[in-house]
This record gives sequence, structure tokens and C-alpha cells, in this order.
Amino acid sequence: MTAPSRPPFFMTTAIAYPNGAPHIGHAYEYIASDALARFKRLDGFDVFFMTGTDEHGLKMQQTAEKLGIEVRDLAARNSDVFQAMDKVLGISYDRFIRTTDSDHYAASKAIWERMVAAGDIYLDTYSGWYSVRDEAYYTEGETTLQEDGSRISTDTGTPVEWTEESTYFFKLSAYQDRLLALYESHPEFIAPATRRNEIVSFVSGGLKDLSVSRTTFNWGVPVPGDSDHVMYVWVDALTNYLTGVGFPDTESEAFGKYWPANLHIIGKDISRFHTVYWPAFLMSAGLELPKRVFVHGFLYNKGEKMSKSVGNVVDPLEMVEEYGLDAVRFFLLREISFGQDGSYSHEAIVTRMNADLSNELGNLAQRSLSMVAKNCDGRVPTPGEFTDADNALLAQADALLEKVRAEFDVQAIHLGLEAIWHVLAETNRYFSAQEPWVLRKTDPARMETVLYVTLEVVRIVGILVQPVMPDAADKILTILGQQPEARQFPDLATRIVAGTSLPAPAPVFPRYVEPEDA
Ligand code: ME8
Repeated sequence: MTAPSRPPFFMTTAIAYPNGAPHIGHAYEYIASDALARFKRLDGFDVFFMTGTDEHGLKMQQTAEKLGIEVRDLAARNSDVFQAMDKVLGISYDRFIRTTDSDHYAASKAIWERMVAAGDIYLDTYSGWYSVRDEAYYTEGETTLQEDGSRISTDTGTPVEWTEESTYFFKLSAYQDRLLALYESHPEFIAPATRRNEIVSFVSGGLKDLSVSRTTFNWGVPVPGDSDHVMYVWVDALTNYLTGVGFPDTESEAFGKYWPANLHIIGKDISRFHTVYWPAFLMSAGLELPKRVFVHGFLYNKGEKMSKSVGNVVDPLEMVEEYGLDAVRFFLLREISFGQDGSYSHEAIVTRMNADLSNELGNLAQRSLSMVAKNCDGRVPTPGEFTDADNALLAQADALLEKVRAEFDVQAIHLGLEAIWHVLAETNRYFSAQEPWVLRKTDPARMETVLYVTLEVVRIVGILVQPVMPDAADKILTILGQQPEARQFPDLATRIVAGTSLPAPAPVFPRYVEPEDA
């Protein structure tokens, strides 16, 4: 018998600039990506999930100068802070890449040389507007003159400065038709559709060649054969996705297995880099293109942009401290439609915690399990014949995997969770209507069936929520007597075993009580 094949699945987050500590926007991207990676693993895929830090460029160099430290030290120090946060958030990455890793220099050099060999790199003089904060070039038309005579990027509001230097260019203009053909033939390449439309209209307007090297500073990957130049930070940054799977060794096992990437998860401010520049670089280098770039929205604090001056920047670690990791992960993924902007507030988090987690899921598990503990000798009860109500509920729970998978496959994480909570609401209604506490006296056998059905739905939900709330799901499955090896998605197809001995039930989601009311 051949072992069942596990299809490879390579997915990535953006790699963050470690010029400061991570904020809730970073945490959001990692949590969402982690949930998708965990889902794929439970669903039988051989997942390679990568995240990391983007350490070169002028922004890093200038921040280090302001702080009076070496840029290398700034990068190392903050990269560690990002890794520490990933640990607290339960991010199950397979590699944390740093663009100062030695294999990354080799990969960046190799993609550059391939683009040179394709005839797409030439030396000329660049003059135009550059935003250090965005690490992006803007045309004059994309900037706005301020009253004080300075200029900002119209789109992002960051200051731009006039830049004139000798640089290498990448012939991006030559790729307009090929890019448009890509968007046309693979509409799934950019999601959500609104982002795709923006990019199609941007590229349809014509593309200018892209300045891809700098000479006025040296914190970057040296341009092969011309040590006066370092690569534009986005050239090496995007290449991280190739480094992680063994490029330039295209014969390596990792490259053969995982390239092209299945999914890049990024935020809306960097869609142009990932859906225009990146595929063009890859086409030039003769490499296959990623299957999909999913663009998520931005997080706002009560609808306001987070900013240090407004003082509403929320430290993700403090949020975890306050509400617990499972609640933070659940809130972000259930409350916000993935792909759209979203807002968070204390009130909204507490509402989700108490209504969705504590009432709908925690109470259901607690009520059914404590009845089992008292009345069924602490073992999963033996069901009698199922009634129509039992069968209808079980059918809904059994249909969940397919439904949730369909939503997660298009990164509609919030809709996957909505489907699960819909079944939980049905289960609560079922439990109330069946009144097992009355059956205990009138029809104990029927009580056992009702409890069995309820535990089975809680088990199915427990397995399906593992990607989003790994710790809480572990608790639920443990109090249901489910061994760690019986928690994969294929295990959904086998009913909970009557007679399984259960540990004493423990509450999983205590209600959030305001500190002043505690
Ligand atoms: O852009 N809400 O790094 P970065 C949600 N190094 N997401 C947000 C956000 C917010 N308020 N603010 C930022 C870079 N993000 C580059 C990426 S990839 C080859 C190089 C997201 O630290 C942002 O959209 O500025 C991006 O996906 C990620 O956080 C890192 O942002």
C-alpha cells in the first residue's frame, strides 16, 4: 500500500520591517496566516509556512542613525522581538527568514543575474520622488504639494524626497501585456476582487521602468558586478519567498516540492509590489509564478488609524495579557471580514468573548459534560436510535468540514467561523428543546442519546476550531477524551466512541468580567 500523498502547500506572510516593535496590524496578519496554515495541516497538506523580517533599506538605516546604533544591531534586536511575539501568538511558522541570512544573499544575487541575462536590467539616471517610509518611488502625479512646500505621497500621506542618482532599472514597462494576460487568465491570482480591479486598472494605465538599485547608501544586498550599488530593498525583500525554498538551487528537494508558492498573505498597502513587480521579476527570471496573493485590510482602533501621536497604538502582547490568546485570535478572525478593513475595541472583544465563546461554546460543553459526569458515570453515553432532530443536527455538523474548507480555501476565515457558530446556535436550541435534565427522570435512555449527540457536535466543532484557537480547542478535545492523534480532519468522519472515559469537566471559556466588577 502506498502512503497517502500529502500535497505540498507553501504559504507566506509579508516580512516586516524591524525598525520598531511589532504592532497589532502585524499580529493580525500572522494570526490569520497561522490559522490558514494550521487548517491546511489538519486537512492533510504538507505545509511550509514562512514569515520573517525585511532588514535592508533606507528606512532601517535612517532609524538606526536616529537611535545612534548600528543598523545590523537594530535589525537583530527587533527581529528577535518579532520572533518573541510570534511565540506568544502561537504562530506555527516553519521558517523565520531574515533578509540578512546568508542564503538570502545568494538567492538575491541569483535572481538579479537571471534578470540581467534576460536583458531586463540597464543602467541610467533616476530622478523622482522617493518615500523612505514606504520604501517606494512615486511619480509627481502621485504626490501632493503641501502648504509648507514639502511633498507627500497622495495615497499614503508619507513625506517624499527628490532623489537623483545613477541606478539600474528593471524593464517593467515591457511586462504590461504579460501581466494583464496573467490577471485575465488567472483571476484568482489577486484576491479579493476589488484589489484585483485596482491592479488591473493601474497596470492598464501603463508601466514605467523601475529603479532597482541605490548608490547613496550601502545597507543592502550588493549588485552583482557593481559594488557601488545595493539592490532596491523591494527586490531583495520579495526574493525572500524564493530563498525560503532553496533558490537558487532549483534542483533542490524543497524547491521542487514547494515552488511556486501557493499563497502570499499581505496587507493592502503593498499589493502593487506583490502583484505587479513580483510576477514581473519572476517572469523575467524564468521562474513560475505564485498561485495567489491575498490582500487583507488594515486594522483600526475604534475606526481610527493607529498612530504614535494619537496614543492609540495597541501592543498585541498587552491585548493577549488582557483577554487571553484564544480570545484575541478568535476576535480578530471572526469580527473582521478577512480582506476588508476592520476595527477593534474593548467592547467588541468582550462581546465576542461572552456571547460567542462563553455562552455558545463554553456553556454548551460545560452543561453537557457536567450532566455526563453526574449521570453517565463520566463516560461518553451510549446513544439509542436517533430521532429526526438528532439526525438533522448531526447532518449539519457533518456538513461543516466541507463548508469551512470551501471558505478557508478562499481565505474567508470569518465565514468559516460563522458557519461553525451557526451550528453551535442550532445545537444550543436543540439542547434546550430536548431538555435532557427533564429526561434524566422521565427517559434516561433518551437523555443519553441527547447528550451523545451534543458531545459529538462539540467534538466536531472542537476539531474545526483548532486552527483559530489551538489552546482552547485542545482543552475541549481533552475534556471530550479525544487523544491528540484523533484530532485531524479525517477523524471527523468517525463518531465519538460510546464508553470513552472522560476527565472531570473544566470550564474552557470563563466570562470576561470588567476588572471593576470583579
Ligand atoms: O511592508 N493593519 O513591512 P511592514 C493590518 N517589509 N496590517 C498592517 C497594518 C495595519 N494597521 N500595518 C501594516 C512591509 N500592516 C515590507 C513587506 S514583503 C516582501 C515586505 C501589514 O512592517 C502590511 O500591510 O510595513 C504588511 O503586510 C505587514 O503588515 C508588514 O508591514
